[in-house]
Amino acid sequence: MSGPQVEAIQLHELACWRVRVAGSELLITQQGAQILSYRQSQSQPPVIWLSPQAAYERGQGVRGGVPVCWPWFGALQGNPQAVQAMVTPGQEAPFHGLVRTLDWQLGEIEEQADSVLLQFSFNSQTQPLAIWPHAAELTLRVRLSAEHLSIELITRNLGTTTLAISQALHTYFAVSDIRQVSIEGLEGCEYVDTLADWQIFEQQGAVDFTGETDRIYQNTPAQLHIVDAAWNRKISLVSRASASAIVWNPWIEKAKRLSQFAYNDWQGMLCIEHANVLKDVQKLVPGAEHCLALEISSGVISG
Ligand code: TA6
Repeated sequence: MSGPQVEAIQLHELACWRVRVAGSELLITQQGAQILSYRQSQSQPPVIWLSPQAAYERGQGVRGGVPVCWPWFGALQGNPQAVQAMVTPGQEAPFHGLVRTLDWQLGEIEEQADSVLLQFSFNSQTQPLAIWPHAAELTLRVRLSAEHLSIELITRNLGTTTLAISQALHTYFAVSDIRQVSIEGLEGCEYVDTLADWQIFEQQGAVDFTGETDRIYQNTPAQLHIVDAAWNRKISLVSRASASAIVWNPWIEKAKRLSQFAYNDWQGMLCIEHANVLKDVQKLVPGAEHCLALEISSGVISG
C-alpha cells in the first residue's frame, strides 16, 4: 500500500486538502480550519458526517465535519459573564463565535511513514477581530493515521490581560439511524437541557434518542463511545482538557429549518461536541496556553 498522500483541491469557493493514510481519508478546508469529512476505512461508512447538501462558499460554514466554535460557544448571551465581557458591546455576535468562516493559515504539513499532521493557525494580532479586541493565537493540529484522527485546539494568550473563552469542536458523526444508536460514558453526568428552559437533569444510563436533543453535559469523562449496532461499530472518543460536551440531534421539525440539511438528514447524524463551556469555561492569564484535544477511532462492537 502506498504511503500517505496529501492533495490540495478546490471545492467551489473553498481551498481544501484531501489526506489519505492507508485506508483512511480526511478532507479539511482552510476556511475555519474545518475538517469536512473523515473515513477510517474505505469499507466502512464515514465516521464524520458531511451534509449531502453541503455548500462550499466563502463566509459560510459548511454543514457537517468539525466546525470550530471559538472564542465562545452557541449564543454569546448564553455564556458566563466573563466570556461575554470579552466582547465589544453593541456589536452583532455570531452564533458559535468568530473563526469558523474566516481563513486560517496553513502552517506545516508533516508527512511521516504512518501519519500526516496538518497545522492551521489564526492570530488575532494579524487578523484583528473588531468585536473581540484581544491578542491570541489559535492553532488546530490535525493528525491522521490508519487507526485514529487526532485533533488539538490550542489557544495561547498573547496579550497582557486574562482571557475568558468558551469553545467546542462541533463534531458531526455519521450514524446508521439515530433512533438505534446510543452514547456510553455519560451515565450520572449532570446536563442542561436547552430545550427544557435550561433545567438541569442527571443522565440515567446510556443516552438514546427519541426526539430533538440539545443538551450540555458537565463534568464529562475523558472517554465516550457511540454504539451503532446496525453498522456493528463503536466509535471511541478520548478527550483531554474538556469537561463538558454538547449532544445534539435536530430531529424532524428543526431539521426543516436548518441550512444545507435535507428533511431526513437528522436520521444519519449525531453531534457530540467536546467543549469548554459553562462551568468549564477556560481563563488564560497572559502567556498561558490551553489545549482541547480529541482522539477519534472506530472499531467493531466486540462480542
Ligand atoms: O451545538 C448545538 C447547536 O447549538 C444547536 O442548537 C444548533 O443550533 C447547532 O448548534 C447548529 O448550529 P449552526 O449555527 O451550525 O447551524
